Amino acid sequence: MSMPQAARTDTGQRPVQATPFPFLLDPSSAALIVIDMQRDFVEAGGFGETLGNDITPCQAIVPIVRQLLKGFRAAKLTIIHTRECHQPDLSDCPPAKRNRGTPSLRIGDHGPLGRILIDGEPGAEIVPDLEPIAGEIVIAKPGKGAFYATDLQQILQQRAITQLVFAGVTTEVCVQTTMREANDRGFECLLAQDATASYFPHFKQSAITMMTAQGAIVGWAADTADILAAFHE
Ligand code: C5J
Repeated sequence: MSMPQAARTDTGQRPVQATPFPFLLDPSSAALIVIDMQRDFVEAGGFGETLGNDITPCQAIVPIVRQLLKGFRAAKLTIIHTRECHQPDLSDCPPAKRNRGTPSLRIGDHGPLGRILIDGEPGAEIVPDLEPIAGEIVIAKPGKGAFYATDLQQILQQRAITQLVFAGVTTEVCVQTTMREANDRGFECLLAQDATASYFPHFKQSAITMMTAQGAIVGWAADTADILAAFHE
């Protein structure tokens, strides 16, 4: 059976080996978006662990996300970091979110990394190895999706960004939600599949399978090395 080929063939676009077919990366209109690589999701004592999760898959991707950042920094492309967090008075945290389930600590409670998922607290900061540098955009978001209640769409439009390369955690929650939001807004979405993680590895795989099925219905997935190789063609 013949596979569909890459989406476009204009000049300046570089094919990246991807699932379900090559992604034509156009560095002049692409940005990297690193979702929620913050201490609350990656480190012991944070929100992720208080929910009873195994944080090791999220820790394991830190060096790969770092490589991706290095490549995008070297190529001088737009880099956006997101942080899921709430105002100290919880005015942007729906009770339905805070009161759900039986975590050992709820959003806003005091934990080993400060108040859980609260802007300004240590747990809401990006992990030190992936710290944003001057010129990079950092978006605090109260939802799972990075477009909800943020300026992300305007920021991307101002920079004429039409392609987004995704990394971060967790694949099936904030990464997938943001990819779906972006896809509906007309962005072409490429997930760096080795630079994203879930607390549940089978959820990561399922999310990638769902999003890349039906001719990349939400987007594409590729390895970091293949994405970065496009910058050297
Ligand atoms: C979650 C996220 N999993 N960043 N947040 O609650 O995926």
